[in-house]
Amino acid sequence: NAENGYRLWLRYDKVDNKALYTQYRASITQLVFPAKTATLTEAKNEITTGIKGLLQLDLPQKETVTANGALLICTPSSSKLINFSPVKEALKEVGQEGYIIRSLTVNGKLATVIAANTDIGALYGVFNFLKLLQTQQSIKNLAISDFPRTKIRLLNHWDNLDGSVERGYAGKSLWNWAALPTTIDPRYRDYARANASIGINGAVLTNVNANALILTKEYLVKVAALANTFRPYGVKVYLTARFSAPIEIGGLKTADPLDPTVRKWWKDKTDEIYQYIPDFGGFLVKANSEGQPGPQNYGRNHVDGANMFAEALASHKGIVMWRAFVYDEKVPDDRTKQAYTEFKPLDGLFKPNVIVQIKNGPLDFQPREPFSPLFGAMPKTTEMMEFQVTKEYLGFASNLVFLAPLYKECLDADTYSKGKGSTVAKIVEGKLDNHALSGMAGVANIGNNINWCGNTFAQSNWYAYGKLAWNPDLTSAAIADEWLRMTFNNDESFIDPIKKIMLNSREVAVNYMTPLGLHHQMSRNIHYGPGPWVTGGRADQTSIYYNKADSVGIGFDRTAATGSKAVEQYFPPLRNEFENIKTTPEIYLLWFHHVPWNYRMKSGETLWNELVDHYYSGVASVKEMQHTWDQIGPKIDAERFKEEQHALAVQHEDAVWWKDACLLYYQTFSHLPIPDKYEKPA
Ligand code: GCW
Repeated sequence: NAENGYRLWLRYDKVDNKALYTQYRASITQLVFPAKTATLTEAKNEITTGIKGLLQLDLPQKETVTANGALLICTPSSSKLINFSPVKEALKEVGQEGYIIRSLTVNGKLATVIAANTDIGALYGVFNFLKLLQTQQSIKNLAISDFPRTKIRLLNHWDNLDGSVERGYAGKSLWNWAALPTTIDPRYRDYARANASIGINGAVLTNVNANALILTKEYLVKVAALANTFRPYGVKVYLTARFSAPIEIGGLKTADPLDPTVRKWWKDKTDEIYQYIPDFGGFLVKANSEGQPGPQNYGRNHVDGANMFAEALASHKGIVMWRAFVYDEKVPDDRTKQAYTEFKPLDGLFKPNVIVQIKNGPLDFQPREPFSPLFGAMPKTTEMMEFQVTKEYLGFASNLVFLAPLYKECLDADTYSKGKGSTVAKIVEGKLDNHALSGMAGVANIGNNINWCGNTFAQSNWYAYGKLAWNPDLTSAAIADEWLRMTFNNDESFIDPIKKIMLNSREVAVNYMTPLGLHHQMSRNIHYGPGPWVTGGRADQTSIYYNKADSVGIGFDRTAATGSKAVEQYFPPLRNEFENIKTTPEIYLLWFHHVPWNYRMKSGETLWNELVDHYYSGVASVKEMQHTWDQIGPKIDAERFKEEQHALAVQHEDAVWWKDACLLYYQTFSHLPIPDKYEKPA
């Protein structure tokens, strides 16, 4: 039953708790939902379908509240019924996309009111009310006010026009360019629904390694068809702009951002895009990185490039997201320093509709990195987060790795940019430096696989990303809990053990892949499985450049005293903390220091013995995950049970592979033995 995966977390199966089912049915007796717009119509469909599935009810529809148990859903422009205290006051607090869900008396009757200032807010309210039923919460005395903490909450699809997906592990691209614009796959609507259910409000449809053809009329009409489908769900469309497009599709001789003909070309192109897509969101640009063209090809800088797009977009209220993921062969001493080195001096020079989009870490979506020191370093510039939802470096779709803890570790990190409490989250929310714009991007893990993400647990990362983009303060545990309830069931004997698996899973992966601050030890190109020995070609794309294993020890010295000085990119007191091997948190030890094999760790063990221990414990944890999963067979459907059983078997093989490969390779330098307790278990 492939539906199990297709429905994601939006399953509206009958509430299986009898007492609650009865209680819910008694508390929801009629629907008052005037819906004249496209968005409200979809919201009404959603609540009707949801209630019918969960409570097996066809609610009578009324013009006004006439009985206890009314569900009243509206905005100030769809109905006057909510024009009373305390709704009016509460709505002032939730902004353009927020909503309230309240238990109130309306026309003398007990009602549940879902209200918002805008249609999209009402849709978000509907999804969240349905979530209460799906997760079997009480719906008595509701007093919920919720709103997004960031303005732009995007998925970045690395989808190519030929249907392939860069770093995609869930089949081909969802966008069927050949069939568009005439054929609208019903999945486009469900894609937008799923995004709306977690508050995602935009999608960059194309790969950052961009193809200029997407900007031709032939494709723009297709993009417009997608935009029309997504619009009722509040999902705006954005595109990647290939910097050399003026040459490739415009017939110009140059793409120099200071050349007036080039500027005019982009202005005209942008105007044309808005004719097809009046609410087009804007451009995402990867320039002068990994061989992509950019302003530096013409002796110009990121500001020259970004501001050219900003100018073309400004009158349409569009934005340009300019990526800070830049590195090249010319900076061989430490690749992780380059983004900061190139961008920090440009602070204050970008136009207001430019956002600099920064990957969470200074390297590249590794299982663990410290946060990028660019966060907080450009207070006059809007800085946006880029997380990876697809698991390029974390075992693709098969390994169970719940990413909320990785996202949280970064968002909760204190940059000290304005003293204590200057967390990455506050910077990304635009709160710390008072920016009008704010946002997050997640590199999507979605393809045309029937279950969207290639594996059920991979869906949890789409969900978690959306939830944290909406509210970075949510906890990983709360997100895992509600996702499990919505995706599987509310059986505590299932939820408890599986939630534990999810919450530990990222640390488990770090243990068997790159513990103690190791990074970039994967196989070349494909990035699946270990390759600590990878050498040759560009130094900064090899593993040995990062592990620096030698007869003395292992790790990348980034200190100011003896290393690459990358620590200096952090604000004090962090830079001092990372400079000193004793105060560096051990999770980042080998990120910042080259450490002798026999160095004494906090545990009293040597570095070598602890490394060994991390790898073995990673493998053992996966075994435990398998064991736990085997027990829950009867609690869920056979299809998803078997799928995950298989995935965990793959993960176990991978973990053993990583452990053996890394330890054997590092051992050729350390010449130290694997302690008996691991190789000869009692
Ligand atoms: O990590 C690298 C990936 C590339 C990707 C690049 C980027 C889209 O291996 O596949 O290209 O990051 O983020 O631009």
